[in-house]
Amino acid sequence: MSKKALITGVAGQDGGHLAKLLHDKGYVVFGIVRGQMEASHPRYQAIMKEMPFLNIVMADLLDLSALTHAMQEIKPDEVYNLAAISHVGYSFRDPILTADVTGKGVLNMLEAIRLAGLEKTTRFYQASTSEMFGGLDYNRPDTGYTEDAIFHPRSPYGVAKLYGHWITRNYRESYDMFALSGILFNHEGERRGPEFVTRKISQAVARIKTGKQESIELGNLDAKRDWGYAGDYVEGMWLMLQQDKPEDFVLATGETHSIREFCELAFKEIGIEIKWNGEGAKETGVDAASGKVLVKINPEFYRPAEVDLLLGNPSKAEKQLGWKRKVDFPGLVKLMVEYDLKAEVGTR
Ligand code: NAP
Ligand code: F7E
Repeated sequence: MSKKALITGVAGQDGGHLAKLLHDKGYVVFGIVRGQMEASHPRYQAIMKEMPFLNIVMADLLDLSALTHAMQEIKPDEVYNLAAISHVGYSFRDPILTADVTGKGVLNMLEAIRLAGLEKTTRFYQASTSEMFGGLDYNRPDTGYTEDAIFHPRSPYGVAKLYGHWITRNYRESYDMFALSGILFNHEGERRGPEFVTRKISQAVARIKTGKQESIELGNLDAKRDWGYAGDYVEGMWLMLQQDKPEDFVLATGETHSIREFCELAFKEIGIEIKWNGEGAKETGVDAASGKVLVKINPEFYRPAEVDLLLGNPSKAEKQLGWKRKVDFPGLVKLMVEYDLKAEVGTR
């Protein structure tokens, strides 16, 4: 009999990649979407167009009764909890909702599994994050963050995720549940939301190339991230739940690059070399050939507390899971700009 998987946040970036992966592996895939849509709703139809195999379940992570009913009806073999308020900048503006969804929502999921009497049979994946480490000077291991590194979250999002991380571990230790966390470093791609910096840049570059946009406004160009491709990371999520015993794993590339580097590579894809002038909020990125200003700083995008540098150490996942990222940094930038260029000229 086919295994059943339930994915929360199925309409998000990772949800789409994971749903397709599990469907290809022969799973019956259920996906939680929030809202009150009927099948005729445009969003419902868009989701079904992309994932025609999907069984949509309407529920909110804040609603324990809806989640419990879903567990009772589906009795999933595997649950992937990807739903969250996931934008770090936004979490400063709406910290209470972030705590409720990104933090307590995890507890609701674990309780729903227990209330449905599935704690001995259902395997649970929690989407933990490198944002829990914080990237401060005192807390930056030279060889990258491992599963045992010290946590020092720097945003309401990071703090809420740390609660989700520890409550998952607590349920594993208290109730012997197969519950674990993947501590994933940034992963991007063609499904990334446009509010995240990589997609914001790749879409702007495509629009600048097609004459639909003049320039892009960004915040901190010097932050560094360990960026991989989302398609590679969902394979790691699945591998974690196939192990004999539940353990947490870091997924990362082991490389770190600045926003500035991402910009330079993205513009290079359309044949533009960027030269940087000035400093701080007055800095600009100009087209070296024409002198046209293409990148401006808007302090609105600065965060009250920043995570300056993230570098992950994926050795445990590589050794124990046999996981390895396939797409490298230049490959990721290329893939995203190419996708957005095709979308702009209407060939996608
Ligand atoms: P995403 O694109 O922002 O997707 C998150 C999904 O959660 C969205 O589909 C959203 O639904 C849903 N959601 C939000 N609030 C909800 C609620 N109250 N009830 C039910 N669903 C709700 O995030 P992602 O990039 O795919 O990331 C997946 C998970 O991994 C997230 O938990 C994220 O925090 C975590 N993570 C991501 C990264 C990364 O680099 N991408 C790294 C580490 C960890 P709507 O579509 O209706 O808004
Ligand atoms: O920011 C800087 C910003 O919003 C990356 C989420 O998936 O990964 C993601 O969180 C960096 C930050 O992602 C802009 O200040 C500059 O230093 O793309 P981001 P994030 O904050 O790293 C982690 C692992 C998660 O878990 C999260 O869910 O880029 N930056 N200028 C900007 N960021 C944005 N969004 N927009 C700008 O204009």
